[in-house]
Amino acid sequence: FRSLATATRSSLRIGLIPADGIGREVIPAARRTLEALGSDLPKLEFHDLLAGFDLFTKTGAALPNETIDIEGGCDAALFGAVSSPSRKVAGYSSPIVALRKELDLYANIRPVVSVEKPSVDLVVVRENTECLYVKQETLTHTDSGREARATRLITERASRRIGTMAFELALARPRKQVTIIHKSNVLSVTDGLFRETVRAVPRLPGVSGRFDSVAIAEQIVDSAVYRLFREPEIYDVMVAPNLYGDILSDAAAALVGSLGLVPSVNAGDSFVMGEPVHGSAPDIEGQGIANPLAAIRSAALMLRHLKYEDAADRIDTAVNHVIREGRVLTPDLGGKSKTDEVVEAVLRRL
Ligand code: GGG
Repeated sequence: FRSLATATRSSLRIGLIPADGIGREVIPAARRTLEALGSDLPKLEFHDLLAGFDLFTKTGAALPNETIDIEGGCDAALFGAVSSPSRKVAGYSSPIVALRKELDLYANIRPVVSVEKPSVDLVVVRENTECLYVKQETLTHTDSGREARATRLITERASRRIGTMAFELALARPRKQVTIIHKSNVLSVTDGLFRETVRAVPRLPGVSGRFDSVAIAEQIVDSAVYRLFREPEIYDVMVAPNLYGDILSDAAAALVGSLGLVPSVNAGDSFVMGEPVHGSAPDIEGQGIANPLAAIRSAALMLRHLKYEDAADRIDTAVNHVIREGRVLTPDLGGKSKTDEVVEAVLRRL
């Protein structure tokens, strides 16, 4: 990761945005883990902030200004999950999509690492601000029925900066390989621009050979999903436009046994926000059985991004131990334990 800050501050202010569903169960778990790190971190200050569909139904606002202004009062943040409905709701727009854009958190970095299978150790780097998620959709009524259209935006600027992030990440990894994911055999203009721009990153002015040791591969998105399941070991850093990256990282989570294990950070040049890859899981909300490990690992990734490497290592080692031991696991991993019991098990290993 590129460093956002040095690890020398006297306090660390973290915004907590649990949002909907099990976000309200896993973000407190991540907070407890951070609090247990003691002197490995500066004094922690937590700021509770609101967002989500539930909030929208109560107040008419899914993303209050106080939450958008998070950078004013916080050094970093942790976000839980959102439950946007699949139907259109007047006046509502996904707060997580909006927050990533408002804070220009242009990279969604999703490491998928299996504790048991060495062949699964990859990072999906998802562009976070454009593609179909610009949400410019129209519905028109024609003589033959309704017609829906969506704009897909791919810019050179966004492709260049996500490509640069992918190369930086690859440079810091043993295998040093970037695979560009696209569909430019069909979408030759939009995906063509993404592919061409990411490919050109090593030749950008100012890069001057920095990425010479990084191998470049590319893969059409559909065959990338197939090969991900057949031979995950061929991937190191996968860089993709927003929608493909969203789908690929959920699919890759199947390789490690559960979405409940996969963390992410939303990263920009001046702020970082940890966020478990899983959604709000309304089917298990309130039962106390949500897997807290993705949120806890997201807190570790957030710390790593802020250059608190030792604290992040402690969390990851404790989480890996709990998974490897296999005694205290939530039902998504075949266990019978509650969220709190898993948190306790992690804290004992810290
Ligand atoms: N933490 C990831 C998450 O919330 N995933 C579900 C998601 O992306 N939802 C988008 C939305 O509901 O607006």
